[in-house]
Amino acid sequence: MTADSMVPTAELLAQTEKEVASGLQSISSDAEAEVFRIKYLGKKGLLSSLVRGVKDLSPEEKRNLGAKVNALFQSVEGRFKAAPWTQRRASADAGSFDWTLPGFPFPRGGIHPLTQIRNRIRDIFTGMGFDIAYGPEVETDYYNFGALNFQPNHPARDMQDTFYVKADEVLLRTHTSPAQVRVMLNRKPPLRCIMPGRVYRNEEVSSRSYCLFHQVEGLYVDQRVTFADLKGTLLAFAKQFFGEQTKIKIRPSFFPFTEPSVEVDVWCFLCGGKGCSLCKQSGWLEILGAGMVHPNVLANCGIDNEKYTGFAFGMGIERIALLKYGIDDIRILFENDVRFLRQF
Ligand code: 2U9
Repeated sequence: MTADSMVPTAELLAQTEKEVASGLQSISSDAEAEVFRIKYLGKKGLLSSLVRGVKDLSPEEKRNLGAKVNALFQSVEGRFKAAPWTQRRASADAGSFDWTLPGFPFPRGGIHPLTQIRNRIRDIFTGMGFDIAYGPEVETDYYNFGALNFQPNHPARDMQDTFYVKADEVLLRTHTSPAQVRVMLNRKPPLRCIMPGRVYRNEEVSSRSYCLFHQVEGLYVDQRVTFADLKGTLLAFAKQFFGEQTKIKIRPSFFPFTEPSVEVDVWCFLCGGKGCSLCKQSGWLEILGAGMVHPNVLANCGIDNEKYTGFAFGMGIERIALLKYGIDDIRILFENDVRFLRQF
């Protein structure tokens, strides 16, 4: 007998068979399978040692036990390969699953183009000292219209233009201006604030208009705020947003909440003012409305209109997105189609 051989006996074989049977049943991991293999089937394992011990038996015992030892070794080897755990592992290894393949990367999300534009506008105005304020999307008629100097019969109040939650009283805000009203009522000048947010209009849905869209409005109220401050602020914004070479053009307009009121065009960033299909050959793109806050609005919001003046402006984020990215249908901005969104 050598150090790594063991002389087989009938009792030893019976005892080993018992041990092996319960050992095979309890394997439930790769580590346990390997422990079993080394203990019984490995080069220095129990069964291999018994096989080697056969040579030390008498010729008669060899005839009797030799075949049994070999049979036991082969049976254990076969049962080990057929054990539930080893089977599961082998079918995974040999089957369709290649454990060496790299994993599938998770698709990475991006920032929605409307959010990107909103963030850029926000950063430009906060860089000029404006705060950010938010307000509710469900508003009362007073905050959305009354305080903003809309006359009782103003067409915007019509059911065709406004979504009412409760007739004539509660509505989905049609602009973010009611949030400005709340700021003026709650704080004292000087006020420098922008309001980004979602607004609703009861309009027919088309490639140009949708029942909801996003605005950024701004308000600056202090002593001696002038129209020149408004022009300077909007020019600084346009240059940062559209490029240093940008020029702006101001045209008279009308809003109930500002007097005077204006519409502001920027030099077409696509053709540089020469005229193209984006600017309909005019060289200019209309991007926002603005004006000096109407004295009635200041008074409605508890601000002394003899002492304070203010300017306000508003822009639609969708309109800027359509122009900037050359998109011809506003609805695609709300569909969340990843084939579209992946491009931004
Ligand atoms: C208060 C006083 C004045 C906000 C303003 C505009 C001009 C304007 C439009 C741009 C495109 C709406 O999204 S749009 O359709 N807005 O032209 N908005 S001045 O003026 C205010 C706001 C609040 C208390």
